Amino acid sequence: MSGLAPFCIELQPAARADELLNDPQVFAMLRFTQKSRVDAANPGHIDIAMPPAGGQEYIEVWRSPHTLQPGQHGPVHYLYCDDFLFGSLYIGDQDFDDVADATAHAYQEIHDTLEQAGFPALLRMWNYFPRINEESHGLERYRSFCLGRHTALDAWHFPEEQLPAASAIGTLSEGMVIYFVAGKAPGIQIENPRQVSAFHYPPQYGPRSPSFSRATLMNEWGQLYISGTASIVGHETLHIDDVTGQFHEIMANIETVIDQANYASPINCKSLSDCQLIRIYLRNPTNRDLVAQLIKERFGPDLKYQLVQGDICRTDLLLEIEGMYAHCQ
Ligand code: 3EB
Repeated sequence: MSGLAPFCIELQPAARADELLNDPQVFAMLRFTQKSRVDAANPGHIDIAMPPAGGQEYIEVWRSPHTLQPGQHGPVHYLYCDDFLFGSLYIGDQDFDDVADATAHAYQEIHDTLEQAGFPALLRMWNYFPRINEESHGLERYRSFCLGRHTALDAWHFPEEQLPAASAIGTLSEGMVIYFVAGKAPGIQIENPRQVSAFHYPPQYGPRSPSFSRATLMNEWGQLYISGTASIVGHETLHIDDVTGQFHEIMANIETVIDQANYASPINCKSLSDCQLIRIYLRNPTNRDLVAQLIKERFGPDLKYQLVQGDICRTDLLLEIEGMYAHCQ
């Protein structure tokens, strides 16, 4: 495990799941399945309804050398040690009529949890819920999510320059799952000079801008958390209907984000291929072979990555890619 990093991440073949459940260092395991689920008794055991879209199937394993303590506040269940808190929550579709309300409630509960537990800094957020591109109450559900998140973070007085890296993706079954990493102090927010900061997107993309940064650099832990990254330059989608074009634009965006992180404070992550977690969200699984080929052309045949089926938050985006540099040895 790197320097003083309090946790690390690795991808393991799905067949090893049962054996890894007995490993005392393993505190979280992310699986891609048909149904979203969070185990309240084991807040790191999370299933996301984004079925594997092809290739080798991996589960994502999080380890810590520390003994983590459990805690709970409202719907938020968590594990923590001196350095970090890992939390998750599930909200059923029937519990809220409106995505904005569900999201505002979730983030309010996360706020209360973190305040009580003494980890005020959000470092990385994952947000998953169904029918992300459908309209409801006159607003696309992703935009409604952004509105609810913005409202809660406003009430929280959350500083814009500390907004964490995030992903927000549409799942294929019911229920909102949010999981996150928080710390005692913020990381370094990394933005991308090729892109308008998402929190400054103009209102054409929704009544409230998306509250996230392009990456969080945890330089004292030697870690970098890269947000879901799409084929957006400035604030516009490029390469409509062109998977290959979107892929190359995403690569340019991710390489720029990694360069920016290294300017801020050098880190051993110099390319997406250095990341231990690479997750590719694919809107249309029929593009799986093309994406696998593009990855192979760029990184060779040995790169480990998760390829899952999920809906990206703009209907014209065909894929999105995120990375975590948080190595175990
Ligand atoms: C984008 O750059 C693409 O709303 O939390 C990527 C990562 C995207 C996170 C979020 C949205 C979010 O705007 C979409």
